Amino acid sequence: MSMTTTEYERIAEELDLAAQTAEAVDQISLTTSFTEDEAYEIQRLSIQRRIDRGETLIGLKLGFTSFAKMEQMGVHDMIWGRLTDAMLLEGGGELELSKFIHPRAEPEICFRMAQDVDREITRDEVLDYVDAMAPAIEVIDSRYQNFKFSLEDVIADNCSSSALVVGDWMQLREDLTNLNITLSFNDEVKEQGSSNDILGDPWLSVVHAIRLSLKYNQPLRKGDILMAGAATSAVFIQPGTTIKAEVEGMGPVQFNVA
Ligand code: OOG
Ligand code: MG
Repeated sequence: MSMTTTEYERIAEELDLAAQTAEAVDQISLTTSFTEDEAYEIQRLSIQRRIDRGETLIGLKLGFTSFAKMEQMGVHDMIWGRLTDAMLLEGGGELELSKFIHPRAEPEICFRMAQDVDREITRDEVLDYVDAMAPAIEVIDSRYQNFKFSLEDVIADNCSSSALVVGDWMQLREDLTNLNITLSFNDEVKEQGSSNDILGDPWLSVVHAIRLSLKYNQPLRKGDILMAGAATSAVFIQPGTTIKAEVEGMGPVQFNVA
């Protein structure tokens, strides 16, 4: 039997409150079974609560586009989540740890959409749909105890999205393969990977994000940003650190943790 709208709303509220109060909740799937499509509906309702409070959508993120991430989190499929303006942290800015439950950082590549998208595209067309790219760091903070979840749980929880820092926008490069990607804490490299780890070619993240955004009726708009998904595992954030991601040829992006 499928869930009722009231149940979707109750779970959406629970996850939204967990994010607002920085207090973890039990995994939903331990007591309630639900499908991936139902999980996306819960995500939509939960982010709608933020929009009702005045936040605006600024784009989308993909998750589990690399084997490193799938293996770290024990899941097996690509997911997507919504990004709002309140999640943006200024480059070089300071992250307030008390607002998070158990935040982790991961290095990302970010794209900016050149136009509204109302149909699926192929790999050959991606350059027409993107007008800039940048290195980025995503802060993920699962609202579930111990960062443990099923695929449906994490989708309902907006794919653990919690903050992001985007580096300087730069001109597109047609070939984004074989770029070294690192994440360091106080200049000590914690994770190292290659852009190939993102779907074999980071540009494919644009193709898949567009496909998923249309499937779930949340089309990307001109100016929206799109995070391609981390190439490496995520690392628990420590107080007193400067966290930096570097993507070869794109320069660094960083923030501080008090
Ligand atoms: C889910 C978010 C995954 C990525 O880049 O793969 C993600 C999680 O790991 O909690 O953002
Ligand atoms: Mg990510």
